Amino acid sequence: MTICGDTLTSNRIVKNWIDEMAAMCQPDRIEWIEGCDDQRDMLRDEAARTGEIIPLDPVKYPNCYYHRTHPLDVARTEDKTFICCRNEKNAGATNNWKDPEEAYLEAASFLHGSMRGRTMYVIPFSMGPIGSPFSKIGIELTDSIYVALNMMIMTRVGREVLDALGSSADFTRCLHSKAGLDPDKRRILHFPEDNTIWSVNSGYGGNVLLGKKCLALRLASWMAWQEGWLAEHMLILGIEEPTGYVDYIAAAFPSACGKTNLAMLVPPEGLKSKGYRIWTVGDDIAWIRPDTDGRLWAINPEAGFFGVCPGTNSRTNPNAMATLQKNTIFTNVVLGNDGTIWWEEGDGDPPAGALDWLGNPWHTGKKDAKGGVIAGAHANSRFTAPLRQCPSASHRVEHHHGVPISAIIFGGRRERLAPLVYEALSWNHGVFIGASMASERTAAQYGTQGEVRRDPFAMLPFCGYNIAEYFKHWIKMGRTVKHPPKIFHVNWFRKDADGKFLWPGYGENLRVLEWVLQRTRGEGDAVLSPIGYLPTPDAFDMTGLILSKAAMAKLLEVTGEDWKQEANSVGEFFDTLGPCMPWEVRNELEALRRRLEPGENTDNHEQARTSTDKERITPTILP
Ligand code: GTP
Ligand code: SPV
Ligand code: MN
Repeated sequence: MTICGDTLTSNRIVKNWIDEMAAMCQPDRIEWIEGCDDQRDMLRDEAARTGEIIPLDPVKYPNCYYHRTHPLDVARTEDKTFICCRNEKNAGATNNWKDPEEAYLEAASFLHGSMRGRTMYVIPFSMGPIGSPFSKIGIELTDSIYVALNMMIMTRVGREVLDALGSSADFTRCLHSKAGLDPDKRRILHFPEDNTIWSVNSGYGGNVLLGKKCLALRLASWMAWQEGWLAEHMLILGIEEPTGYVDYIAAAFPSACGKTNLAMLVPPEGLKSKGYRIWTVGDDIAWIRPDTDGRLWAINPEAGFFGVCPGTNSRTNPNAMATLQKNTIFTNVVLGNDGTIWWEEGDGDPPAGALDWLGNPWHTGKKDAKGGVIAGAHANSRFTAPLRQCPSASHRVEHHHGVPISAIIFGGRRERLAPLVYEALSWNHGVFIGASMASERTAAQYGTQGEVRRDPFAMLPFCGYNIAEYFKHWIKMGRTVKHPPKIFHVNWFRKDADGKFLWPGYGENLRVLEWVLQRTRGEGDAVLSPIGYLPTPDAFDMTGLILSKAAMAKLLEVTGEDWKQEANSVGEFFDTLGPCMPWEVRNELEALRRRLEPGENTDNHEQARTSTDKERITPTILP
């Protein structure tokens, strides 16, 4: 076995661990990732030589590459994902659990000799700015050059990270091997008590970029539970008003439900004259903690975007389109013979001589044997691009302290039921709203598309411990924090009888955010409904947007009968979550049921206003 470059550290704990893993996986070579451009370029060249990545047109897409994953390896595999802790109770009802010892033993049998003939890359990475007290260090060992190149975009990597680690043992031990990509032997294993992650037999995004969902959500949520903070599947964005005030909001939507799009929002024409600017802090993950000022502050632990391609275009998300013009890796989209790429509902027409995500010749309207239309790009095809390339990137991304959060928003993809926006009555009611979130399943994970499933806090696949304990932790957070942000729920995806979206979405969502911010200041028109405060039909600034009164009424409609059914379904869901369910959350369900009874109608404008006229938080001035 040859070792390339310096070993980069004299940390014995790091070295011993790497020796042990190398002895098991038996790579031919070990290469340390230093984080410099020269090495990255060499890795790109090498991967291009082997065909693992294909360089795109250097003029149209400088330093961009194309990659296809194995056809049976195109999304996170939740059924192969496990929390391996000593006490099964700590994994809770929603996680798959394995006994740690058994999990290690089984995976070791798949990993044994899995890197023979391959290079093992050693990737020291920091989630969060290097050296920030809120950051976490990991080291990923992988036999995938594609993973190494992606990690260089998604996280801060290299020598500086090891310098920050010093001789400490406080790092997450991440081991990944593609092995033979055998789906039956695929395992994504989390050992929160050992600060360890093992991933084997996959080469797809969330399964293998171990800093992302595995560390920054599953392990970090466990750490946050122990240490008194929150690791959340949330975007973070800043809304700058003409006065220069920037308010920051964090929003949790399930996978492929609009986080990246909202995080990069471009104000619509009609609102532009108001002079808003949007600052993108993060599009997928937020680490949130109470600070000495009594507020919640958040950092984005990532340094890049791993965003959904289909549906991304210059109209829906111009900032994303600008971000991915260079230094980007495209996975599972359409490839043209001119070195350009394309996806459904993207910009322009498909290129000539197109190959689909499987590598087959493809043209628009191509049908399979049964007459079904074949998509060129996989529905979960993705771009990996550096955050700093985003025109709306906030410079606070590099700030050790992050940003103060004024509002928390939950949301999902619901054709029916959930109105465009509503506000929680209290922190605990907000926790209930998070706990009872539901969404239609998307292509981001295997399973039946479109089926409505409960996805509490958009964390169902990502909460690294007992979800009922997680609810309790959220309840406690509300008590700990002196000025907790207000909590809201949004739904951009409500449809009319013809199956068309009622709300135009994307940039227009700023109209809703404007109301949200007004509410955090005790302003904004609202009526009290059984489910929370609803905006009045004329509460939004609709300058430049034509929407019929009927459509607005439908968007804000709350139907008692439907919500009673929803309450029953939420109750059934809670019953599956085990004995740790906090009484506060159960009480909120009972309170909702009561408010839904006839005679309990709380449709009273004045009451709504006064009850939000509480303490007003002065916005923090942040450029
Ligand atoms: P993950 O990266 O999987 O966590 O997804 P995400 O939550 O970041 O979702 P993303 O922003 O990539 O959006 C996923 C899909 O939803 C894309 O096809 C978007 O075009 C679509 N979408 C996003 N925002 C809106 C919206 O406001 N309205 C409608 N109708 N569709 C939207
Ligand atoms: C998600 O599915 O929520 C993603 C993509 O952000 S992945 O990294 O695959 O988890
Ligand atoms: Mn995500």
